[in-house]
Amino acid sequence: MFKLPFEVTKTELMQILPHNQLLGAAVALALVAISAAYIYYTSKSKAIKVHGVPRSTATQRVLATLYEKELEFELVPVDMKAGEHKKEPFLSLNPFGQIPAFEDGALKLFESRAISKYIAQKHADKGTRLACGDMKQKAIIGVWLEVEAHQFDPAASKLTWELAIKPVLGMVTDKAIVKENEAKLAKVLDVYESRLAQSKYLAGESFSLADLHHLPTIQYLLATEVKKLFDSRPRVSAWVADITARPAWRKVLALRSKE
Ligand SMILES: N[C@@H](CCC(=O)N[C@@H](CS)C(=O)NCC(=O)O)C(=O)O
Repeated sequence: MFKLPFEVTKTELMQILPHNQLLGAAVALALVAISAAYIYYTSKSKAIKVHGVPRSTATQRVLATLYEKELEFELVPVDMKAGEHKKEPFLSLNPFGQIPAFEDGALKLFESRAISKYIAQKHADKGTRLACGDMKQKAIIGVWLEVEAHQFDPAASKLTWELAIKPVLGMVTDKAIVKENEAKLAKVLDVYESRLAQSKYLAGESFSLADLHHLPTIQYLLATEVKKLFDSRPRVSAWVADITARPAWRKVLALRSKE
């Protein structure tokens, strides 16, 4: 099944060490051990590598996509406290010094949304179909991917930082920023409430990457006062309950809770 990195025949071994059978046997044993270690290493190392940490919203977006697609991957931890993401070799993966960074063999990517789109397209027929359909369907998914990135995320990310992250870091929440962004998010969620009256998910009747991209910030915000903005809109509330219960997302949360 595996090709050994090198093979030494008994005759070759005896030529190397013709008169010392004990030493020959020891060398042979060492070669077997080295080969076994090599096989173990190559079978463990995975083509897909995600450099990041499970508590990071952007990393979670990529992890959720990989789990939906049932792909094997290696999560390579980045020691952010030590500033690993601001130094080489990490900067060669993402020159902006942010997690996640992604490798698929020789291909290196950064920006979580670009990574998840790549995964969804490359593995279109594997696991959950996240960005499939005819041109019209793909265009609708594209619209809601943009809505998440440009309408939902700016307010949701600021609220996540102020209400979920700052308190953990012992920093003081800026109430003015919270007020401003709650109002912005409420307006976005009003649009979502209307949209979800037309279809079960944002881009149609099936779950897509557009829904998935919302998961990380929504999950953080559910543990804050902002939960009321989701709860007070029945269709948004049902959509949130549905997408946060997905097995792939639960696996991301399990990773986060182990951190
Ligand atoms: N737009 C980027 C944002 C990445 C990002 O903000 N990552 C955060 C963690 S969630 C980070 O690396 N923060 C540290 C920093 O910016 O120095 C993406 O989606 O990948």
